[in-house]
Amino acid sequence: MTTIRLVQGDITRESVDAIVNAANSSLLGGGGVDGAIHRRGGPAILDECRKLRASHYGKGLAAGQAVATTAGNLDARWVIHTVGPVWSATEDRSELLASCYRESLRIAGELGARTVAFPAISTGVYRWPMDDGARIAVETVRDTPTAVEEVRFVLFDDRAYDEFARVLG
Ligand code: AR6
Repeated sequence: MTTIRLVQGDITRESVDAIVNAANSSLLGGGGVDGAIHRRGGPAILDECRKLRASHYGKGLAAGQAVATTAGNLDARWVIHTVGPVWSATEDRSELLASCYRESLRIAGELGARTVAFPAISTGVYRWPMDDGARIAVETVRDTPTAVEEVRFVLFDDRAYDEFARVLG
């Protein structure tokens, strides 16, 4: 059984085996949680992202996929970069968002990570409504068989925390 915990705060302050980054397909950094992870984690993360880009992801990492790098100066062993879908009012992209959580957990399991911290993927710059983003996050983690022992959702503000707490019940 995987334990799900909720924490309010900055994911770059967490001490876990793997921190998941809500990246973009370029893997070259951005704003939001991505910017915060690269700022605090230092240049080693970007170096490895650049190499991965050149060796495997010339066209970028597709939405719903995930890939791991070093965690640089963060208090973690790995950063798992995943690309959430941009919210669309006309197209249901829920499966892509669920895939971000599943693929991140799959990679975490392969690496032997026992504790994994997730942000609320796609709910910032990519505009996914927080209530639905929280539901998909919690349901997907609950439904995904994994050797990861603890999943920690690290929510930046009150509203995100409250939505996750409501879904978790
Ligand atoms: N710790 C935890 N959560 C955070 C932090 C933090 N330090 N900073 C922001 N959040 P976003 P997205 C929350 O925009 O929607 C980037 O530019 C934030 O409040 O970081 O998947 C990438 O490069 C929100 O609830 O990611 C992409 O271009 C959640 O994290 C794009 O944004 C996700 O917000 C990805 O957009």
